Amino acid sequence: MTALNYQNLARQFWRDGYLVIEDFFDLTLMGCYQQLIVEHFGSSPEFLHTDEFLQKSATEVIPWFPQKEGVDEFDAVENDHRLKALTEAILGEGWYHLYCMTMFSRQGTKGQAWHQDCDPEEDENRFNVNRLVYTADITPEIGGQTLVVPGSHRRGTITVGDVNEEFSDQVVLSPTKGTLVLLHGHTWHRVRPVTGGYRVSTNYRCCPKGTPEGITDVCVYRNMRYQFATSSVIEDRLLRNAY
Ligand SMILES: O=C(O)CCC(=O)C(=O)O
Ligand SMILES: [Fe+2]
Repeated sequence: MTALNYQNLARQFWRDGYLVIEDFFDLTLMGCYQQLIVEHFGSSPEFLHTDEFLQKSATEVIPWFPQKEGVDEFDAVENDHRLKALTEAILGEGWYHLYCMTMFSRQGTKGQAWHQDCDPEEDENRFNVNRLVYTADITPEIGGQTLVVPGSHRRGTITVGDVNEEFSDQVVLSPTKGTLVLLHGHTWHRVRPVTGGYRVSTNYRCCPKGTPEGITDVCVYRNMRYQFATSSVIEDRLLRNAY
């Protein structure tokens, strides 16, 4: 990969609310991660979320936090100097790494409905940033493309409506092995259904200095606000709009 211009990339991130850099990570490292992830999940992992969440959010993703279990191999991406420099160019001094979360979806699962990882209504200036690492290609056969709406990180809370609506201004990302995708937590995003094999992505979440660690506890979908700490729907947005 050619030398990176961090300032240009940071400008692009702030303009669009996301940034894609192909061939960012070493393929051997990606292969190692993919193997560890597949070994961890096995072929048919159980879901960890409540039935209500799975049903309402149209989301079927199983998380794993490898660093919390002492799987040190996952430190390599966190410590990557280029990733650190790029994150600093975007977020400024004092930003911090929240956690590394691997996400696994089996064939025949729904992916993820449109959402924002944290709530702009809570505080429009507070947010997380997803640093997504793809350890295997997202192919047409597998499905599970990541959809984003450019510039939506400046549009406040995601509108109420169909949880899987096709937006005319959405962009479809099909990241390949070794691709880095940076995504602002307020940017509207979605993952298409997984139609073949299985889908894996790994998120090195981070946030600016001073952001509370629980920033992603409440996630905003088009139909609800969901709190992970209590595994509960804290607001039915469809009901609120019915009156
Ligand atoms: O796996 C992806 O491509 C996106 C996952 C996502 O929504 C997130 O990490 O917040
Ligand atoms: Fe997300």
